[in-house]
Amino acid sequence: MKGALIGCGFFAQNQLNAWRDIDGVEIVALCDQDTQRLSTSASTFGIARTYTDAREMFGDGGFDFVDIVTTVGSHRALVELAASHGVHIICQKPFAATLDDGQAMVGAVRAAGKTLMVHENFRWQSPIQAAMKAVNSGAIGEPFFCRVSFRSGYDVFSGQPYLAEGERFIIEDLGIHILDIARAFLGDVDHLAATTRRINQSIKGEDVATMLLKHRNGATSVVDCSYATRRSPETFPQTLLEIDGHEGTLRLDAGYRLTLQGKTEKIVDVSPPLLPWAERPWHNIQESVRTIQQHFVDCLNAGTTPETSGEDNLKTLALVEAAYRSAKEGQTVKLSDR
Ligand code: NAD
Ligand code: 89V
Repeated sequence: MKGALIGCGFFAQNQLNAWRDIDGVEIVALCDQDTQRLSTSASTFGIARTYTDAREMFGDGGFDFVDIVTTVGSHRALVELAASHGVHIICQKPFAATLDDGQAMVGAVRAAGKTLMVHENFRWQSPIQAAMKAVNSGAIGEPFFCRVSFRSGYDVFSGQPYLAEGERFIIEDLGIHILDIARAFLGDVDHLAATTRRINQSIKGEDVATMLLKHRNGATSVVDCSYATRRSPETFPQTLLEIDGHEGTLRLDAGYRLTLQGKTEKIVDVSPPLLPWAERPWHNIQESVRTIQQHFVDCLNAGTTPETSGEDNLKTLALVEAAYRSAKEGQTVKLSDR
């Protein structure tokens, strides 16, 4: 299977490393408007075909899928371009700038008859997968409450300066992952209420968000995110969980410690492996990149729909929109059925 990748910036390095790890896949072309980034990635990963213009790359073709690793502003144009050239697509989060854009993108790829997956990787982290497996096995009975928490003081702005510049920050960039995890555990959401704050005055958007979700199955979740939390040990980039079920509880605590209390108590170390090209503390995210890309390839080979498909991700995007609206208007927002 041959792929092309657009956007050779900060995060694409992880994706290029992960593609190299996956059997039966070769990245044959790279595109970036920044010639320096383009040539550095091409030489690091030994990729001969390079382009500064995505249209030219699609015109030359010769690949089955494209991996879009640019920031959100370019996603719609690139997804529609890829769809018009009939290739499968994996696209980074945030998938779209608005829900309307996201729906148009899903429609364009559906019309082309191709597969569209969003690189929504947090639910694919191995500690989260271990917790999911335990809950799905019935170890704590039916869950009625879930807290999904990401609180950190890590300087994300040095690697990703654009995160300090947008009107929106933590819900759009990080909360989107944490809301997606709440969905993965408890399913679709009926209504949501949110508050936001900006503690760090040198950035433009909100860096603290607290969200209360009522799920359609009757369960409640609290999704709380902060980049203004100074604590030791620093837990970046760990997502912590507390899930209460009718027959027990599950905790995923700092240090990747999973505690299951049902009829018996079990404590398991679910630390992610450190891949050869990964580095702490990012190794948790880096491993999930390889896992989600492998899932994409498996789905293409089997002709099945990816778990984090474009269509599925519209529901996570709707939660992001609802959270901003709720925080702005000071009201609970009902999720529509569309
Ligand atoms: P970045 O700014 O470092 O890199 C983006 C690159 O895309 C730049 O080199 C830029 O020149 C290039 N680019 C932009 N528009 C282009 C176009 N039309 N054609 C060709 N090249 C173009 O950004 P980043 O930090 O690597 O983030 C990229 C995406 O990855 C973002 O959407 C971000 O939210 C996401 N991200 C995801 C995770 C995760 O864990 N899933 C982590 C970090 C970043
Ligand atoms: O995963 C992400 O989207 C990253 C970070 C973990 C820094 O929020 O931007």
